[in-house]
Amino acid sequence: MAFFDKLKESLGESLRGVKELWSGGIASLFSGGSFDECFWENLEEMLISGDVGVDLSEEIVSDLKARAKSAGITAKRDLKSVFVSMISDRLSSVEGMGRPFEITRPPLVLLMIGVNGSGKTTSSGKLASRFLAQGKKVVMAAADTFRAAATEQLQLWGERVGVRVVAQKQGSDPAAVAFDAWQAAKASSADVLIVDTAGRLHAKHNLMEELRKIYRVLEREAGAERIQVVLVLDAVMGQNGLAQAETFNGILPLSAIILAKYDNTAKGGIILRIASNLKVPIRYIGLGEGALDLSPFDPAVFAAALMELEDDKE
Ligand SMILES: Nc1nc2c(ncn2[C@@H]2O[C@H](COP(=O)(O)OP(=O)(O)OP(=O)(O)O)[C@@H](O)[C@H]2O)c(=O)[nH]1
Ligand SMILES: [Mg+2]
Repeated sequence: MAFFDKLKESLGESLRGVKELWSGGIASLFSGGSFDECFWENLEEMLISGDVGVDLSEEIVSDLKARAKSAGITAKRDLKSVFVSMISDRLSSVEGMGRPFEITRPPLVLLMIGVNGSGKTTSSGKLASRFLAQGKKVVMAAADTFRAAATEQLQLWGERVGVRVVAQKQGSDPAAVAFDAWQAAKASSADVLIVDTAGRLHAKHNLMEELRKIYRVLEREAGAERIQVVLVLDAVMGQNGLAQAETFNGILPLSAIILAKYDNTAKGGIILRIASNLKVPIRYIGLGEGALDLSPFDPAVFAAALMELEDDKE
């Protein structure tokens, strides 16, 4: 239950906003006796204010209403567990949701993409640390040759966690770095190659083309079946992040999402929208800046933790 502990700990400390909106707000809606018409309105408002989005909030509320009706539920307490399993089911319906990366044919290639500052480099370092802890051999590629000091930042992570970083000088072709790194990963029988890329605005055509080129080179060398395109989303970005994700999804086939900075958001509902709109599995969530602050995302634990149902779970 490492994820749950971490989430609970974070909810208590850095996630005060989320606690108020979700664990606090929603859970308190479900306390007391029977529910009335006001209850549904309040729930919908609470969901909308938590970044779930208007359409999806409506959908969730009418789904819950229907379930309550068909099960003959009148007490809020009974409704609460229906709500939790509904949220958990919705998330789990996305193929691969919450499943950590599996290495079926090494080296597994993780291509880390996303907008500026979303958390790609940090998430690369955290992933490297996780794989190392499982006894896997990891190589990282500094394919952000665009931003000054980007390579140094990844190299620092490499030193910190003890992983080799393949790099070239600033301004060189990122696809060439990815190629070199793939060769190095193969030659050293690595299990995982993590390719960190430059942050790019989804509207910048040339940068998106560059990303395609990196992918093409990796696909040619490693084969598509070895590659996971990992979109790193900043949880704080809400609606904006989602729009960007959709654009990235049109450029490359997204295999997974890492939701970074979840400890920084006051609106935890973004998770539901990602699942509903993108249908791309969230594999991990970032809960801080340290090497260990990356947790596999467990939909059931998440739903229960947000509703503070942990005591009922025993
Ligand atoms: N609190 C918190 N901070 C995070 C998390 N992930 C990343 N950060 C911080 O967010 C900032 C940006 O992270 P980077 O990993 O550099 O982001 P990036 O996507 O590589 O940025 P560019 O390469 O400039 O596009 C850094 O200060 C990180 O420490 C997280 O899960 N929680
Ligand atoms: Mg970076």
